[in-house]
Amino acid sequence: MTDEKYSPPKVWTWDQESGGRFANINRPISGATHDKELPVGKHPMQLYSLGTPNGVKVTVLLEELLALGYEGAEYDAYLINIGNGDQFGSGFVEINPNSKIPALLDRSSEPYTRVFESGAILVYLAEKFGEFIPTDPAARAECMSWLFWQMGSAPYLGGGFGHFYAYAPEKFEYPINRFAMEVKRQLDVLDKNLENRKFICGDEYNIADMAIHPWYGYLVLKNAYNAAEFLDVKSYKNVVRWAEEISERPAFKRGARVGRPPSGPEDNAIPERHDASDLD
Ligand SMILES: N[C@@H](CCC(=O)N[C@@H](CS)C(=O)NCC(=O)O)C(=O)O
Repeated sequence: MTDEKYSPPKVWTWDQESGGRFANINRPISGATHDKELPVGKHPMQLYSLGTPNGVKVTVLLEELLALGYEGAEYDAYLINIGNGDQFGSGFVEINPNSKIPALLDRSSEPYTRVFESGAILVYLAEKFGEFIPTDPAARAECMSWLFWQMGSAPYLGGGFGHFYAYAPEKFEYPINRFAMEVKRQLDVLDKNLENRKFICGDEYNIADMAIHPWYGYLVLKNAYNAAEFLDVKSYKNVVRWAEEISERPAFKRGARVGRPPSGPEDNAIPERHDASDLD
Protein backbone atom coordinates (compact mmCIF):
# COMPACT_ATOMS: atom_id res chain seq x y z
CA MET A 1 0.00 0.00 0.00
CA THR A 2 1.49 3.40 -0.97
CA ASP A 3 -0.24 6.78 -1.09
CA GLU A 4 1.04 7.50 -4.64
CA LYS A 5 -0.96 4.67 -6.25
CA TYR A 6 -4.24 5.30 -4.48
CA SER A 7 -7.03 6.74 -6.50
CA PRO A 8 -10.31 7.10 -4.55
CA PRO A 9 -13.24 5.11 -5.96
CA LYS A 10 -16.55 6.87 -6.75
CA VAL A 11 -18.11 5.59 -3.54
CA TRP A 12 -16.10 4.75 -0.44
CA THR A 13 -16.57 1.23 0.90
CA TRP A 14 -15.35 -0.25 4.16
CA ASP A 15 -11.99 -1.90 3.61
CA GLN A 16 -11.46 -4.08 6.66
CA GLU A 17 -7.89 -4.74 5.60
CA SER A 18 -6.79 -1.10 5.85
CA GLY A 19 -4.19 -2.03 8.49
CA GLY A 20 -2.43 0.03 11.14
CA ARG A 21 -2.90 0.05 14.88
CA PHE A 22 -6.58 0.40 15.89
CA ALA A 23 -7.76 -0.87 12.48
CA ASN A 24 -9.61 -3.70 14.23
CA ILE A 25 -11.74 -1.33 16.35
CA ASN A 26 -12.52 1.33 13.73
CA ARG A 27 -15.90 0.98 12.02
CA PRO A 28 -17.98 3.36 9.89
CA ILE A 29 -21.13 2.49 11.87
CA SER A 30 -22.20 3.82 15.27
CA GLY A 31 -24.16 2.02 17.96
CA ALA A 32 -23.81 -1.10 20.07
CA THR A 33 -22.37 -4.33 18.70
CA HIS A 34 -23.33 -6.43 21.71
CA ASP A 35 -25.41 -6.40 24.88
CA LYS A 36 -23.42 -5.61 27.99
CA GLU A 37 -24.56 -3.86 31.13
CA LEU A 38 -22.09 -1.56 32.84
CA PRO A 39 -20.97 -2.35 36.38
CA VAL A 40 -22.07 0.12 39.07
CA GLY A 41 -20.20 0.90 42.28
CA LYS A 42 -21.08 2.67 45.51
CA HIS A 43 -19.99 6.23 44.76
CA PRO A 44 -21.90 9.20 43.32
CA MET A 45 -19.68 9.35 40.23
CA GLN A 46 -19.36 6.36 37.93
CA LEU A 47 -16.56 6.82 35.45
CA TYR A 48 -16.19 4.47 32.48
CA SER A 49 -12.82 5.23 31.03
CA LEU A 50 -9.21 4.33 30.40
CA GLY A 51 -5.89 5.95 31.30
CA THR A 52 -5.38 7.68 27.94
CA PRO A 53 -4.83 11.46 27.75
CA ASN A 54 -8.60 12.04 27.42
CA GLY A 55 -9.34 9.69 30.31
CA VAL A 56 -6.65 11.11 32.61
CA LYS A 57 -8.13 14.62 32.37
CA VAL A 58 -11.16 13.42 34.33
CA THR A 59 -9.43 11.33 37.00
CA VAL A 60 -7.05 14.25 37.64
CA LEU A 61 -9.97 16.65 38.17
CA LEU A 62 -11.77 14.16 40.45
CA GLU A 63 -8.61 13.70 42.51
CA GLU A 64 -8.15 17.49 42.73
CA LEU A 65 -11.75 17.84 43.97
CA LEU A 66 -11.26 15.06 46.50
CA ALA A 67 -8.05 16.74 47.70
CA LEU A 68 -10.17 19.83 48.44
CA GLY A 69 -12.51 17.67 50.53
CA TYR A 70 -15.53 17.28 48.22
CA GLU A 71 -17.02 13.92 49.14
CA GLY A 72 -19.48 14.19 46.25
CA ALA A 73 -16.53 13.70 43.92
CA GLU A 74 -15.95 10.15 45.19
CA TYR A 75 -15.87 7.89 42.19
CA ASP A 76 -15.72 4.38 40.86
CA ALA A 77 -13.50 4.19 37.79
CA TYR A 78 -14.20 1.19 35.57
CA LEU A 79 -11.90 0.13 32.79
CA ILE A 80 -13.28 0.28 29.28
CA ASN A 81 -10.87 -1.70 27.14
CA ILE A 82 -11.18 0.00 23.76
CA GLY A 83 -8.88 -2.57 22.16
CA ASN A 84 -11.43 -5.25 23.02
CA GLY A 85 -14.41 -3.21 21.82
CA ASP A 86 -15.91 -2.48 25.29
CA GLN A 87 -16.95 0.95 23.98
CA PHE A 88 -19.49 -0.79 21.72
CA GLY A 89 -21.30 -2.57 24.57
CA SER A 90 -24.97 -1.52 24.93
CA GLY A 91 -24.53 -0.08 28.45
CA PHE A 92 -21.62 2.10 27.41
CA VAL A 93 -23.39 3.32 24.27
CA GLU A 94 -26.32 4.44 26.43
CA ILE A 95 -23.94 6.76 28.25
CA ASN A 96 -21.93 7.74 25.21
CA PRO A 97 -23.58 7.23 21.80
CA ASN A 98 -20.20 8.20 20.29
CA SER A 99 -18.52 5.06 21.79
CA LYS A 100 -15.42 6.75 23.11
CA ILE A 101 -13.96 7.07 26.58
CA PRO A 102 -14.31 8.91 28.91
CA ALA A 103 -17.99 8.73 29.90
CA LEU A 104 -19.45 9.73 33.26
CA LEU A 105 -22.68 8.86 35.04
CA ASP A 106 -23.54 11.14 37.95
CA ARG A 107 -25.83 9.14 40.20
CA SER A 108 -26.22 11.94 42.75
CA SER A 109 -28.72 13.75 40.51
CA GLU A 110 -32.33 12.71 40.00
CA PRO A 111 -32.62 11.51 37.27
CA TYR A 112 -29.00 10.47 36.80
CA THR A 113 -26.90 12.66 34.53
CA ARG A 114 -24.81 11.16 31.75
CA VAL A 115 -21.93 13.20 30.35
CA PHE A 116 -19.64 12.33 27.45
CA GLU A 117 -16.77 14.23 25.78
CA SER A 118 -13.90 14.91 28.14
CA GLY A 119 -14.27 18.69 27.84
CA ALA A 120 -17.95 18.50 28.75
CA ILE A 121 -17.14 16.27 31.73
CA LEU A 122 -14.53 18.75 32.99
CA VAL A 123 -16.98 21.67 32.71
CA TYR A 124 -19.79 19.63 34.33
CA LEU A 125 -17.71 18.66 37.36
CA ALA A 126 -16.02 22.05 37.72
CA GLU A 127 -19.41 23.80 37.67
CA LYS A 128 -21.02 21.27 39.99
CA PHE A 129 -18.39 21.83 42.67
CA GLY A 130 -17.57 25.45 41.82
CA GLU A 131 -13.84 24.79 41.55
CA PHE A 132 -11.16 25.04 38.85
CA ILE A 133 -13.40 27.20 36.63
CA PRO A 134 -13.41 30.99 36.96
CA THR A 135 -16.68 32.79 37.73
CA ASP A 136 -15.63 36.21 36.43
CA PRO A 137 -16.97 36.35 32.82
CA ALA A 138 -13.69 37.44 31.22
CA ALA A 139 -11.60 34.88 33.11
CA ARG A 140 -14.18 32.22 32.32
CA ALA A 141 -14.05 33.11 28.62
CA GLU A 142 -10.27 32.72 28.68
CA CYS A 143 -10.61 29.32 30.40
CA MET A 144 -13.21 28.14 27.87
CA SER A 145 -11.11 29.42 24.97
CA TRP A 146 -8.13 27.29 26.01
CA LEU A 147 -10.29 24.31 26.92
CA PHE A 148 -11.91 24.35 23.47
CA TRP A 149 -8.50 25.03 21.91
CA GLN A 150 -7.38 21.70 23.35
CA MET A 151 -10.48 19.86 22.22
CA GLY A 152 -9.98 21.16 18.68
CA SER A 153 -6.19 20.85 18.53
CA ALA A 154 -5.43 17.47 20.08
CA PRO A 155 -6.99 15.45 17.23
CA TYR A 156 -4.25 16.92 14.99
CA LEU A 157 -1.69 15.71 17.50
CA GLY A 158 -3.12 12.24 18.21
CA GLY A 159 -5.28 11.37 15.23
CA GLY A 160 -3.05 13.22 12.77
CA PHE A 161 0.61 13.33 13.79
CA GLY A 162 0.59 10.41 16.26
CA HIS A 163 -1.35 8.19 13.91
CA PHE A 164 0.86 8.71 10.87
CA TYR A 165 4.18 8.93 12.74
CA ALA A 166 3.67 5.99 15.11
CA TYR A 167 0.67 3.83 14.18
CA ALA A 168 0.09 3.81 10.40
CA PRO A 169 1.18 0.63 8.59
CA GLU A 170 3.78 2.62 6.57
CA LYS A 171 5.53 5.98 6.90
CA PHE A 172 4.07 8.51 4.47
CA GLU A 173 5.96 11.78 4.06
CA TYR A 174 2.97 13.93 3.14
CA PRO A 175 0.81 13.44 6.29
CA ILE A 176 3.82 13.29 8.63
CA ASN A 177 5.05 16.64 7.29
CA ARG A 178 1.64 18.20 7.40
CA PHE A 179 0.87 17.15 10.97
CA ALA A 180 4.41 17.70 12.34
CA MET A 181 4.15 21.29 11.07
CA GLU A 182 0.79 21.75 12.80
CA VAL A 183 1.88 20.16 16.08
CA LYS A 184 5.00 22.33 16.23
CA ARG A 185 2.83 25.38 15.57
CA GLN A 186 0.53 24.32 18.43
CA LEU A 187 3.51 23.86 20.76
CA ASP A 188 4.68 27.34 19.80
CA VAL A 189 1.21 28.76 20.59
CA LEU A 190 1.41 27.19 24.04
CA ASP A 191 5.01 28.21 24.60
CA LYS A 192 4.29 31.86 23.80
CA ASN A 193 1.17 31.82 26.00
CA LEU A 194 3.19 30.43 28.90
CA GLU A 195 6.00 32.98 28.50
CA ASN A 196 4.40 35.31 31.04
CA ARG A 197 1.88 33.01 32.66
CA LYS A 198 2.37 30.40 35.34
CA PHE A 199 -0.60 28.37 34.13
CA ILE A 200 -2.53 28.36 30.86
CA CYS A 201 -4.94 31.13 31.91
CA GLY A 202 -2.73 33.03 34.34
CA ASP A 203 -1.97 32.51 38.02
CA GLU A 204 -4.68 29.93 38.69
CA TYR A 205 -4.56 26.25 37.78
CA ASN A 206 -7.87 25.30 36.16
CA ILE A 207 -9.60 22.81 33.85
CA ALA A 208 -7.81 24.24 30.81
CA ASP A 209 -4.49 23.06 32.30
CA MET A 210 -6.04 19.69 33.17
CA ALA A 211 -7.20 19.25 29.57
CA ILE A 212 -4.00 20.37 27.87
CA HIS A 213 -1.41 18.73 30.12
CA PRO A 214 -2.16 15.05 29.31
CA TRP A 215 -1.64 15.82 25.61
CA TYR A 216 1.04 18.48 25.24
CA GLY A 217 2.59 18.02 28.69
CA TYR A 218 3.06 14.31 28.01
CA LEU A 219 4.43 15.15 24.57
CA VAL A 220 7.23 17.29 26.02
CA LEU A 221 7.94 15.16 29.12
CA LYS A 222 7.17 11.56 28.17
CA ASN A 223 8.38 11.16 24.60
CA ALA A 224 4.84 10.47 23.38
CA TYR A 225 4.78 8.66 20.00
CA ASN A 226 8.57 8.33 20.39
CA ALA A 227 8.74 11.74 18.74
CA ALA A 228 10.55 13.91 21.31
CA GLU A 229 13.66 14.26 19.16
CA PHE A 230 11.80 14.49 15.85
CA LEU A 231 9.67 17.39 17.13
CA ASP A 232 12.50 18.89 19.24
CA VAL A 233 10.05 19.18 22.12
CA LYS A 234 12.64 20.35 24.67
CA SER A 235 12.99 23.63 22.78
CA TYR A 236 9.52 24.63 24.04
CA LYS A 237 10.97 25.62 27.39
CA ASN A 238 7.90 27.31 28.85
CA VAL A 239 5.77 24.28 28.04
CA VAL A 240 8.34 22.01 29.72
CA ARG A 241 8.44 24.22 32.83
CA TRP A 242 4.60 24.30 33.06
CA ALA A 243 4.28 20.56 32.43
CA GLU A 244 6.87 19.71 35.10
CA GLU A 245 5.12 21.88 37.67
CA ILE A 246 1.74 20.22 37.09
CA SER A 247 3.26 16.74 37.15
CA GLU A 248 4.39 17.43 40.73
CA ARG A 249 0.85 18.06 42.05
CA PRO A 250 -0.19 15.22 44.37
CA ALA A 251 -3.70 15.03 42.87
CA PHE A 252 -2.24 14.91 39.36
CA LYS A 253 0.02 12.04 40.39
CA ARG A 254 -2.96 10.11 41.78
CA GLY A 255 -5.29 10.75 38.86
CA ALA A 256 -2.66 9.87 36.29
CA ARG A 257 -2.30 6.38 37.78
CA VAL A 258 -5.92 5.38 37.21
CA GLY A 259 -7.14 3.43 34.20
CA ARG A 260 -4.45 1.08 33.01
CA PRO A 261 -2.72 -2.09 34.09
CA PRO A 262 0.84 -1.51 35.40
CA SER A 263 3.44 -1.86 32.63
CA GLY A 264 5.99 -3.44 35.03
CA PRO A 265 7.02 -3.73 38.69
CA GLU A 266 8.08 -0.05 38.82
CA ASP A 267 4.75 1.19 37.49
CA ASN A 268 2.16 2.05 40.19
CA ALA A 269 -0.79 2.32 37.79
CA ILE A 270 -4.12 0.74 38.73
CA PRO A 271 -6.74 -0.41 36.20
CA GLU A 272 -9.75 0.56 38.34
CA ARG A 273 -10.35 2.80 41.32
CA HIS A 274 -13.15 2.22 43.82
CA ASP A 275 -11.72 3.64 47.02
CA ALA A 276 -9.26 6.36 47.98
CA SER A 277 -7.12 3.66 49.57
CA ASP A 278 -6.61 2.07 46.13
CA LEU A 279 -4.19 4.93 45.48
CA ASP A 280 -2.67 5.28 48.95
N1 LIG B 1 -13.35 14.15 21.83
C1 LIG B 1 -13.41 12.98 22.66
C2 LIG B 1 -12.38 12.01 22.18
C3 LIG B 1 -12.41 10.73 22.96
C4 LIG B 1 -11.54 9.65 22.34
O1 LIG B 1 -11.05 9.79 21.20
N2 LIG B 1 -11.35 8.56 23.06
C5 LIG B 1 -10.57 7.45 22.55
C6 LIG B 1 -9.48 7.07 23.54
S1 LIG B 1 -8.49 8.45 23.97
C7 LIG B 1 -11.48 6.25 22.35
O2 LIG B 1 -12.30 5.96 23.18
N3 LIG B 1 -11.32 5.53 21.24
C8 LIG B 1 -12.07 4.35 20.97
C9 LIG B 1 -12.56 4.28 19.56
O3 LIG B 1 -12.29 5.21 18.79
O4 LIG B 1 -13.25 3.31 19.24
C10 LIG B 1 -13.16 13.37 24.11
O5 LIG B 1 -12.36 14.28 24.34
O6 LIG B 1 -13.76 12.78 25.02
